[in-house]
Amino acid sequence: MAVPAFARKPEFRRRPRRMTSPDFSIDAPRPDVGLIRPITDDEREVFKRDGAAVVRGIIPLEWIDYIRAGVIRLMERSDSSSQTYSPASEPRFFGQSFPWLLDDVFKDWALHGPLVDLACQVMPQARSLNFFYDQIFAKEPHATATAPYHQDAPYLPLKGSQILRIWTPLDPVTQDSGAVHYLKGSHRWGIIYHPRGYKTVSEYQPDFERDYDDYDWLVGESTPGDVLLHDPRVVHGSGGNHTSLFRRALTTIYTGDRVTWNPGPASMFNNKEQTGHIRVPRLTPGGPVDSELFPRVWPTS
Ligand SMILES: O=C(O)CCC(=O)C(=O)O
Repeated sequence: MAVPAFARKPEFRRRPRRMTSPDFSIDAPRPDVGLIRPITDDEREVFKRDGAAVVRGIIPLEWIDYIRAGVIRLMERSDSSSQTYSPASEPRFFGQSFPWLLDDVFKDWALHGPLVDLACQVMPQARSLNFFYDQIFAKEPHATATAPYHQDAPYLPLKGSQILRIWTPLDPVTQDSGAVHYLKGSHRWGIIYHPRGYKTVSEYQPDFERDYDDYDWLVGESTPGDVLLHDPRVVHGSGGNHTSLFRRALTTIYTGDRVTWNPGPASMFNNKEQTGHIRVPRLTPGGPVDSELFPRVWPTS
């Protein structure tokens, strides 16, 4: 389950590394700052066109420090609801779904942080927004396990296009350290590949890894303060971390008022390893996605 042959991409050059905040656990109050700047029309257009976009220098580093401290805590805690996508003997590719239910920094981030404003700006047509869930993806130094190419859409018990996934890097991310690769425009192909592991395959996914060079990719190299926006239909995956640095990230998902509840067999809530710790509300198929687990974040009154 490898991702693209990174070594085959000689044009890749590492961007100069910006100074980032130190790597330590903090017990700080919730930052009281919003987005550094609004998203531009160009960035919104790129996201619409490609299904993924890097938005640079938009999140204050106070927030990054705040949530990184939470990630450090949860990685140390290794809750029974966390996942390790790498073999037991190797450095971890660590995952934790719904960290906001385990540590309040993630709740602050998702419900009261700058992403709420950002999501409003990315989906200006939405009349309300709910926070759907969050997930940590953290690769320890030399964690070579990969995230195979996939789309998120089949795993989300949701219907509608107002679904925004925001991937926030907590460390400088390079191709070498396991940047996420997004297949530009694949969200507009009208295809949702049947998820891996399910027998009734309606359409086989092409071998994106083998034919990597036949497609146009966004390589999500980024640095703390940036975010990556992605549409759940876009094909994406990430390589291993071949550096001696951490590659930690948090994804946060928001839904607009036109999104409805649509549980299917591949729903993330049927994957008990990932979401067994979650009590899923009884929502009506075709009805709104609004509950204590999926709280309204805008408007709030
Ligand atoms: O962070 C990664 O390596 C994988 C991220 C991913 O698959 C996602 O955000 O949906």
